[in-house]
Amino acid sequence: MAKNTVAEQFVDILVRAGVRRLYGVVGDSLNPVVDAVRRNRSLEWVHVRHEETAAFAAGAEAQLTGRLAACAGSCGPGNLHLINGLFDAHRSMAPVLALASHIPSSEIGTSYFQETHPDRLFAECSHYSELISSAQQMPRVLQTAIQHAVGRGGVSVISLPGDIAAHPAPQRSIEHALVTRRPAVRPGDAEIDALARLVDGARRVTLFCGSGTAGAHDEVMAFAERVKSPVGHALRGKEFIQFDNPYDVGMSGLLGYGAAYEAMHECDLLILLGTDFPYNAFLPDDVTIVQVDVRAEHLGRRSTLDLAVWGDVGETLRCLTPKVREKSDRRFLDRMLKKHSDALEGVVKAYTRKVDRHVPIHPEYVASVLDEEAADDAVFTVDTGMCNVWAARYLTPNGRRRVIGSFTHGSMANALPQAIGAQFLDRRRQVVSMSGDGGFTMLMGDFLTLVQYDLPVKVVLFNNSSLGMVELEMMVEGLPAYGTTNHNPDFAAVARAAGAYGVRVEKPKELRAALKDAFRHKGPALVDVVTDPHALSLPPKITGEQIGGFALSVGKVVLDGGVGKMVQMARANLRNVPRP
Ligand SMILES: Cc1ncc(C[n+]2csc(CCOP(=O)(O)OP(=O)(O)O)c2C)c(N)n1
Ligand SMILES: [Mg+2]
Repeated sequence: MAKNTVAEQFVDILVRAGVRRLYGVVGDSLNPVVDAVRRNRSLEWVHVRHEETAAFAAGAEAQLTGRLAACAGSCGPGNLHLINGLFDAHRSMAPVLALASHIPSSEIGTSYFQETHPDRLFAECSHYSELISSAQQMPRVLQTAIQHAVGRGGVSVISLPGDIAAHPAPQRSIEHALVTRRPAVRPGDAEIDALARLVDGARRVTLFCGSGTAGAHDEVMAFAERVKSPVGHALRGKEFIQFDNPYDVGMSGLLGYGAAYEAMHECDLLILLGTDFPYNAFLPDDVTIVQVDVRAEHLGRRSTLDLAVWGDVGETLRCLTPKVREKSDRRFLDRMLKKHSDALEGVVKAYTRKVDRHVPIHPEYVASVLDEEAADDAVFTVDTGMCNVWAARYLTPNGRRRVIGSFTHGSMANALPQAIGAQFLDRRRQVVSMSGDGGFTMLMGDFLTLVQYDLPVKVVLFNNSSLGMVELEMMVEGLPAYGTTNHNPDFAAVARAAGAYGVRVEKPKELRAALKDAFRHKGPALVDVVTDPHALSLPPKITGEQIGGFALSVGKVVLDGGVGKMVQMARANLRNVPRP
């Protein structure tokens, strides 16, 4: 059926693609579209305070459902504000359609008021970024954009001048059937056979899992059981693979712990499953390496491969497992499992043991109590910074909980906006934003969005009054901390002034009850936990150089008269530094 305007047709196509919300901030070039949304009962306009929030929220929706989500910004600065959130969504492979409304089409190229070139600007953070220059062009270009976002996993951007959005739609628009889900990808027989031969020929096989193992938990476990392999994971694989996993040897990478590093270095065949783990310094270079990935372009870009297998993890393992001989020797697996449990005993747990009386409150204690008190199907959104470390080490995945962060793009301020997207998807599900004080204040305006929409998000603020992770980086590099202090207000009072529930926690014994109360509260809540700024966390393998840097930094702080601070820090961290 013909639609009245291009904007109405645009909204109609989004609805047919399964989009339920359009996050954004209004602006004149966007008005025809926003008005069309107002008149369409199937699409909700979500009014946020900063367009970056809109993009992060849409990205979170898409990561949680695997389906298309959408956001919009008005011309020039309005859509420019989307960019960081779009980079995050794109790099997380989240299917997001962004509408960048544009200046009047007759003015493009004249340095008009608010003029930018969004089709060029967004090229780097999208699979597809096109300008609509005529009403006839819109339906096919929008559908192509949607297929790029869904099919390739990531962002598509449509730049639409306001006058064209308001234009009458052509009488007969083409209404293509839309593909909204990805197919299964099965590797070729030759690759499966080659992989089976490598597995049969190996004595010690280790699996290392990323987010590509989503939905393939059973297949990974069945394969690990058949070949008696330890299973390590990267941060993005944790929520999909660590639960119900008798082969778990923990996490590798900068925030890692356990025996994943050893299992990957002491095997003779390492199989990377659905991971684009970026730190090749943590990957071995003297063992046979196979990588399985649904994206051919990811194969081999982190380490030299002996075999590249293009396929879904689940499909690949379903084909592979029956073809390999069952191994009976568990010695390597058992040795790694023992190392893993020793490492956990020694490092991770030790930290929380006597911290229930420690003031300021130790952040690892907060994370461990949060893990116990949060719902079994909670969605955690995790700010970039030390919250990443606490989430990686203390949140217990169970296959129903979800944990999302800015794990590939590494942007601050992601947690609150992602929590907004997660809570819109399901208002009854518990959504916890693990926010840093730096991250929270960066997009704090959107705390008001929680109140405006009565979204029951629980913000747990790890308030160490500092840009803590950078302070740690400076120390490791041998620099004294500089530019890292935040002078913060009482955030609980701020939350209350905004109309939400707010409580400030300064003593560890108040923490559990405060979290319980916040979780019971029906609306938005903020728990401002005053945490120890001197809590450090070090990766499982720290190089001599890094230790050197750490020692050097300690020296500099001491020489600058910061002894008190160092003593405090040493007390806070003595138990956390992994010993050789
Ligand atoms: C947008 C952005 N700016 C700067 C950085 C660099 N950076 C990474 S973590 C961090 C500090 C985060 O501070 P906070 O949110 O308070 O968390 P904390 O580490 O103190 O727990 C900074 C500045 C970044 N990753 N993203
Ligand atoms: Mg901080």
